[in-house]
Amino acid sequence: MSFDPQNKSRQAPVKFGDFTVTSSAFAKSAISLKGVPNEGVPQVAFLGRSNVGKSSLLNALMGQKKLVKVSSTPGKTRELNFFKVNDAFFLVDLPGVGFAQVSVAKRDEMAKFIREYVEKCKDLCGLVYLVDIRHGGTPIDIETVESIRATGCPVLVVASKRDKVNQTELAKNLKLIQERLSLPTPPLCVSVLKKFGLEALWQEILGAINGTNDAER
Ligand SMILES: Nc1nc2c(ncn2[C@@H]2O[C@H](COP(=O)(O)OP(=O)(O)OP(=O)(O)O)[C@@H](O)[C@H]2O)c(=O)[nH]1
Ligand SMILES: [Mg+2]
Repeated sequence: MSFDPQNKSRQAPVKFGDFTVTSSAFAKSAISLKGVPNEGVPQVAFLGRSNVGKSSLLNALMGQKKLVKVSSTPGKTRELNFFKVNDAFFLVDLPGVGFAQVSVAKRDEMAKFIREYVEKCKDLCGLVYLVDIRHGGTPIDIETVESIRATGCPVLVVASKRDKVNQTELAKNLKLIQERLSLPTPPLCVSVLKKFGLEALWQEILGAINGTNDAER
């Protein structure tokens, strides 16, 4: 074994139950399918409406604070951003869907690119679709999840920002999301702020990568 001073991705290990993140690093951005890594390395992508917490969740999952840019202007991310974890697989931050202040043409273009990526990327093992727990699944969420499912890509619906609701709202909105997005069970609910649900989410992500998840949700 040789000492590798160039390995900037190595970090203090962060444990999530049985799973440990030992390295994470920005790999590349893609603005078209040509730029998407095509190395036979598994990918799991994160999608959801703008401001739902995709980038914050990716940072939390990788035990990072600022690796993934959390922009103060929603809808600004226009590209796919690839982060390599443990030199073994990619987590992918996708642009937010349905952001009102982006022109219709731009929104259509991004939706088309995301759909193309989901349909054509052979390394994509699954997609985590985030829904804000406070909103209980909007028409845009329903439409987007259905269109991803139609491609055959496994979709895991996850509710974000659990710390923003009380126990009563939590139960009510989990049920709403389950019904609206036709899930067999209520979705997993996470909080980046409280570091809640991250271990369970990692298990799902690893299950998608290793092909051991029994059912699409
Ligand atoms: N209270 C709370 N706030 C959160 C949580 N996750 C994210 N946020 C906040 O929500 C805002 C949006 O988070 P982002 O991670 O930028 O959301 P995004 O989905 O990446 O947004 P786009 O890149 O615009 O699509 C930020 O102010 C975050 O700090 C959470 O679990 N709890
Ligand atoms: Mg983001």
